[in-house]
Order: sequence, then structure tokens, then C-alpha cells
Amino acid sequence: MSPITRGFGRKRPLEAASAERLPPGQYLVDDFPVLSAGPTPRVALEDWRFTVTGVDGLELSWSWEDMLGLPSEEITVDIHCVTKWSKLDTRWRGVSMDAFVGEDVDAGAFALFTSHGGYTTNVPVAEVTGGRAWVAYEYEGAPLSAEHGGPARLLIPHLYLWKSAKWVNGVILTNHERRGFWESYGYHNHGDPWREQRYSGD
Ligand SMILES: Nc1nc2c(c(=O)[nH]1)N[C@H]1C(S)=C(S)[C@@H](COP(=O)(O)O)O[C@H]1N2
Ligand SMILES: [Mo]
Repeated sequence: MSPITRGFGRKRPLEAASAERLPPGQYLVDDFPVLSAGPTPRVALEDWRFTVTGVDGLELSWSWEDMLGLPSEEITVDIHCVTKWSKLDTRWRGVSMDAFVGEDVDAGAFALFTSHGGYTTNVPVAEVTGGRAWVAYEYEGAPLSAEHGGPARLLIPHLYLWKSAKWVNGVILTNHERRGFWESYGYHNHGDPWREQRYSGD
């Protein structure tokens, strides 16, 4: 059989499958664009911490070593940026948010994630627990680069990528919703790409 025929035979179903995975208004990219609101912070592993602040004000904190001691998962997901690019089958390694926001924490309903450099983003606790969000520290089998949020970033693939805070260093749990950086500047509070929740009012 000719390789040309085989190539055509493969291409069409693949394209159809990809189209189904593309939320409305998005286009596919093969590269991995970098979008940062400020300079790239360089965070040394020995200084790295992830701190969970419960509703009661009590803090739980993990060092880099502590975090690597938690069970990690390999995650292959599609990611969607509000600037309209999507990337399929990105492969990460990270620790589920369930490992940080567990029984020991007075969780409340709302989470405000914080990052080195001052970036913040808010998400309901229910959307970052139950295996839907990770602190990711590897991308495509290599340590996560600083540009993409390394040493570790949040990964919430079911929401627009601005929710996936790069250089994440903690989460503040509250009963009252506090808006993050882009959510305060007119972006949608929730940010579901399948419902095209780009801007407040969408
Ligand atoms: N700390 C921090 N996290 C951030 C941002 C940022 O500016 N600072 N930008 C967000 C936005 S708008 C997007 S689209 C993604 C981009 O991730 P990337 O640069 O790895 O593509 O990071 C999100 N997380
Ligand atoms: Mo973005």
C-alpha cells in the first residue's frame, strides 16, 4: 500500500477528533506560547514553599522536598488560553490539589491562589478538588521551565489557562469570594472555555 494513501487515511479522522476537542472560538497551536503579566521570577528550590491557609487562619506548608514526597500523577490534558489558542495532549507531572486541601484543612468554598510576583486567581474549592487541579512541576518529562511557571505551577485544565497560576506558592481558602488579578480586570469570574466565559458578562 502506498504511504500517500495511508497518510490521507489517517489525517481526516485525526482532524475531526481534534476539532471536537476545540472549544468555541479557539484555534490549535503546536508551539507553547508564553503569557506572563510581569517578569519571570526565579524561585530556588530550597526557598520554594506551598502554603495552604484555611478559613480558620491556620497554615499548612510544604517545602519542595515535602511536595516531592506526596503521590504524583502524570496528567495528559488539553489546555485553552483566553487569547484563543489551544494545545492538545500536553503532558505534565504534578501533585493533586486533593493532597494539599484535605481533611486537615478548614476549606470553605472559595480558593484564591497566590504566586511569586504577586499574581492571583480565584476558583471555587469544589473545582480544584476531586482530581481536577494539580501543582505541576514537570512538562513533557522535563522540569517545568521558569517561563511556563517553574519550579511549579497550578494546572486547572478545565478552565481557561489564566486560572493556572504560574510560580504558585499558596492558596487562601475563604467563605467569601475574593477576585484574582484578571478576574478584577474584567475577565470572567469562572472561565469555562466550553461556555466561552472569557469576559465578565459572557
Ligand atoms: N503567576 C502568573 N501566572 C499566570 C500568568 C501570569 O501572568 N502570572 N498568566 C496566565 C495566563 S493569562 C495564561 S494564558 C497562562 C499562560 O501560561 P504559559 O505562559 O505557560 O503559556 O498562565 C497564566 N498564569
Ligand atoms: Mo491567558
